[in-house]
Amino acid sequence: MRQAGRYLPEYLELRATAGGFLDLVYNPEMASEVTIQPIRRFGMSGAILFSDILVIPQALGQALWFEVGEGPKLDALKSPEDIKKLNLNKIDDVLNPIYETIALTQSKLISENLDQTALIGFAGSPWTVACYMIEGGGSKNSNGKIFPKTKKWAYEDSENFQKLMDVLVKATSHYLIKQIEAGVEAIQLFDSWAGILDSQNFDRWVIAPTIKIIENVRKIYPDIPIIGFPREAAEMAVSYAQKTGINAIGMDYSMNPEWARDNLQSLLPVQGNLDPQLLLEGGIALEKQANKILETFASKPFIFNLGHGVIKETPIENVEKLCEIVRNFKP
Ligand code: 1CP
Repeated sequence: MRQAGRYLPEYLELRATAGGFLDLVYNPEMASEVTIQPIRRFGMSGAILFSDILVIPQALGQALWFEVGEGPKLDALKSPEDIKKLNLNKIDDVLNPIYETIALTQSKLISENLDQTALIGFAGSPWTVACYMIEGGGSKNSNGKIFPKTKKWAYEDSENFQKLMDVLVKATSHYLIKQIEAGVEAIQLFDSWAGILDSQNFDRWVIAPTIKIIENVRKIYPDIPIIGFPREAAEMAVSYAQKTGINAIGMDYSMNPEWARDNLQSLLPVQGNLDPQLLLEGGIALEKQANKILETFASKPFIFNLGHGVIKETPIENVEKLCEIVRNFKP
């Protein structure tokens, strides 16, 4: 999950000198600092590379920018011709600084004696990235519709939509392989909008492309641990866990821990799933739920995490407290 960011004063300080968000992402010195900031403070076992899932559309030639307070914007894909314009041949011209960030982060972790912390690389999954590419940014749920243009395209013109997914599978596979080559020790695939599909389309646009990416990565790196995060997939997460080839599954906070223990942790290691709002509020509710999660998943391999990213108003003392609860837990 997003663990760096605006709840940390050292992030805000660095962010102010960087210019825009993307200037920070493509600056290896600064991006490696931001990646390590939470580790220096809290010593988590995993550091997530500081970047964003939307660097892939940008590397393919789609315009991407961030408007202050509004989140990401892209020059939306509107027709099959727009898909044809995406260019797979030069993506590393854009992505090279991110590989440099990985190498630099690893050398800093070593020189600061923090190399017990695993560096996790990541990419957005094709479905979720396509959502942003077609809508031209995020989507609010309005009148039951979420990412309506993307769903319409996927449901009504699946032939051309498949072409977009094929481009994204190729770009993402290459990107992840290069991240591993640069030094990440595990990778995570974020499918934040997996849960908005019906089960048939989930198989086609979430499971199938994920299988292909994992096959491509494993041809080169058979042993790299791969974590999948099919957010809000609910019971569809079971077939995701069974079919995709992932090694571990990230659980969003809507997932019932007992259900997840019986239906997912019985298949593979699980990661999650504290509601970030409990971390924001702190106190007894945080303590209770953190302990409940720890107790529920204690008997099999489990990675404690949030069920989504850290909220920017989160007090640092609450993060410290949570780390203490997790470290002191005895099954
Ligand atoms: O610790 C870290 O911050 C790690 C780096 C990281 C990761 C793993 C960022 C930095 N983004 C992500 C993943 C990401 N980006 C996802 C998947 C996980 C999730 O569901 O949160 C998604 C959907 C995005 C797309 C994105 N980028 C959004 C959401 C837009 C929406 O409305 O749907 C936003 C706000 C961004 C910008 C962004 N990316 C990362 C940060 C710290 C920020 C905020 C930038 C800022 O305002 O300064």
